[in-house]
Amino acid sequence: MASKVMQNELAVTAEKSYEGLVPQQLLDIYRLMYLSRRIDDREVLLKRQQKIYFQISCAGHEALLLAAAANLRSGYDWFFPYYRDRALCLALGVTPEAMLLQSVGAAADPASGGRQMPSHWGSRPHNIFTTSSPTGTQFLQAVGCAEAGRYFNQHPAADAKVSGDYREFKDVQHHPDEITYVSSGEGTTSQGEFWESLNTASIRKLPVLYVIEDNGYAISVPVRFQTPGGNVSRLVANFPNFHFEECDGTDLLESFAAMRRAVEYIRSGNGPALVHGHVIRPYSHSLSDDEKLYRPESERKQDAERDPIARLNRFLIAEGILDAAAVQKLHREVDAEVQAAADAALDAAYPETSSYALHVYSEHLKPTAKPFDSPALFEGVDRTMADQINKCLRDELQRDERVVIFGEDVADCSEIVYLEDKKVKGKGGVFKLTSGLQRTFGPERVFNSPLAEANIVGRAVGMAVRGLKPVVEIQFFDYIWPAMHQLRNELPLIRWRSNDTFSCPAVVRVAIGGYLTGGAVYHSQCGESIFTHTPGMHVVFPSNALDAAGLLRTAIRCDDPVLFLEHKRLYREPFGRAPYPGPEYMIPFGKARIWKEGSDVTVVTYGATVPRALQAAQRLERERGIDVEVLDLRTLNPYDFEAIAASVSKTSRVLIVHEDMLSWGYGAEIAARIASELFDKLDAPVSRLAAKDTFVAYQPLLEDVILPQTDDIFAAIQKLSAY
Ligand SMILES: Cc1ncc(C[n+]2csc(CCOP(=O)(O)OP(=O)(O)O)c2C)c(N)n1
Repeated sequence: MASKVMQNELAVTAEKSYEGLVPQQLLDIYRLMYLSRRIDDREVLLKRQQKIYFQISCAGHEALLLAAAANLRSGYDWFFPYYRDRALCLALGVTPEAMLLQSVGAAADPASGGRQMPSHWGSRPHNIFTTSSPTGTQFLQAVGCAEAGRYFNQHPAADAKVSGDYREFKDVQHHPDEITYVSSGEGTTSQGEFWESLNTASIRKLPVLYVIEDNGYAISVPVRFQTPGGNVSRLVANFPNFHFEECDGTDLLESFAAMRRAVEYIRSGNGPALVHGHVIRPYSHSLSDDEKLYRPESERKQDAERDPIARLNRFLIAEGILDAAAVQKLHREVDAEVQAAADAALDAAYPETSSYALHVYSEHLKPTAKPFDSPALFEGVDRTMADQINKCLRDELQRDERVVIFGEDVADCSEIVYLEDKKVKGKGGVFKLTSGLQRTFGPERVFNSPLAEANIVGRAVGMAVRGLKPVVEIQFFDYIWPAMHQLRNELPLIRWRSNDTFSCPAVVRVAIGGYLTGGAVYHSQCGESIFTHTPGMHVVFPSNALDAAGLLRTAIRCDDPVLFLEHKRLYREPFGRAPYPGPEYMIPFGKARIWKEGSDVTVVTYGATVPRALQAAQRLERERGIDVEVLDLRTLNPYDFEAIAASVSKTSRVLIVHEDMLSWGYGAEIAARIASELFDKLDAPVSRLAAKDTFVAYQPLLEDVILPQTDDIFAAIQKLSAY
């Protein structure tokens, strides 16, 4: 239940009102402000008593947040708050007990089941998205959320629940005039993702309400050393389509009026708004910080005079809405409520220690399971990997209206009239993998992103959380790094950190790898082990056209995030072409493929080293009579250790080959596991062959020596078999 200050419960009365707020609403707001502060105070006490382990407060921000809440709708609008938004969450309907359950790390903590710090909000019924700690990652997600709402409003049939794929587990709701709220402190506006989000909110005129809670400090850094000119409002003022408000965020009525204008602007479909509220931070940044180290007493005194609770208290008394006795009574009631909530939280059970492993991936729909094993029904002539991926995307766009595709240059042509007037043929990706998809499915489903990788992944997160299936493209693996924050700290964590309340099954397709003759340092990178070292995300790396089709379909239909690595050199290689396997062909994750059976040596590999290993194996058999088994992992997380074990048990010799550099590479983990679990099966040391520990050079002679070649594999197998 949302609190009474929420807009959907406002009553129209003839009473005296203040900026549209009647006395009872002001009282409700005052109560929530005081409640929020008292929960902070209780947490401070509990932290000092070592009953909780962290505290960060909302203190000083309450008026601005309740002004926002009073204009928004719980369970209708969407919320991407940051850690200071306690007062907002209380107004949306999160209870004090729910908050304190998180503070103690209780199993019953509804936001995270004891997995996240206090003030890391999250509530499905109230549309409060799971909050994380990195500053600024919420902005692009909020933009994606707003885009998803718009998409579902424009494609209402897409919201239907369908069993058999990820849609079975997504309850989609959307409202024509919904708003997505997103907030942060002023320091966080220094993050690039903030600006990337303004870009898209502005270009697409999205219904996003930005609230910047400017308390003048980012931990110890004052705003004028953080923001040029010391005022973010001046910097953002030229973004088109936005409505801007700047207000004293400690003044409830001024804040309320600013929020009302902003919300009216957004709900009327004009575009986004940004409300910049000047607030105070009466407590230190967190309980781990002591602001006396960098703020003089005089400054802190000045802040105290603007305390929003004291200000509203004085106002209510001056207006005769409250008197001293009523204040005392209200405070006593709130104190009792906080006491009861704290008692309940302190009595609550802790999570079972074995529960840590739950919800890293979906437990309901496993991409390793039988439903994702469906046979090929071949049709037509052999096709390349590029063709098969394009066809699979086309099939899935056709089958499932929730699939949307975006990335850099993936559309046929952003200027649609050029396409319609047949003035241009259309591009469809720098490798043409998405060619013709915009033409068939339209610009709402297949479109270009700005040249900004975090923008692509961050928006995909927001969309997937709402139930869309974004299948996004990162043009080159070498340029995935701007999206790293989203890929490492957000996308794969959402299910786990929210204790299975939210999930984010987006697919990120990435063109990867070298062997390009001239690809050089910035168009040849691998680096898959960085992502297999991140729990919560499947990593797929097909070596051939048929596997690419079957694995991509599984990736799109499953309910987990997937990093789908497509080797550029394999896109149009004669190796591994296959006829179209039909629109239902799927390969389960975690099942290796044996390309060649053999009894003397096992080669474990994947991606572009598969054809090279096969060539080496065929030559070794011909020329040296060595019988090599070649095993293609196909998916790197999960990976098929059973198949590795079966093969190594047979051959007793194993070489792991990959294109990425050797040290700390993907093969290190496989080698370690073989050494520890299959030691007694081995007749020779576990061997590895991979790229040199350097970068990939432009000059082909250098590229050849840096990346593992067929001759190198040949030599390594020969050496191993002679051991
Ligand atoms: C990406 C990232 N860098 C650093 C931090 C550590 N950190 C947490 S809060 C914070 C300051 C945030 O300041 P501001 O945005 O002004 O918000 P405030 O806490 O003042 O409300 C910093 C540096 C972080 N959480 N995430």
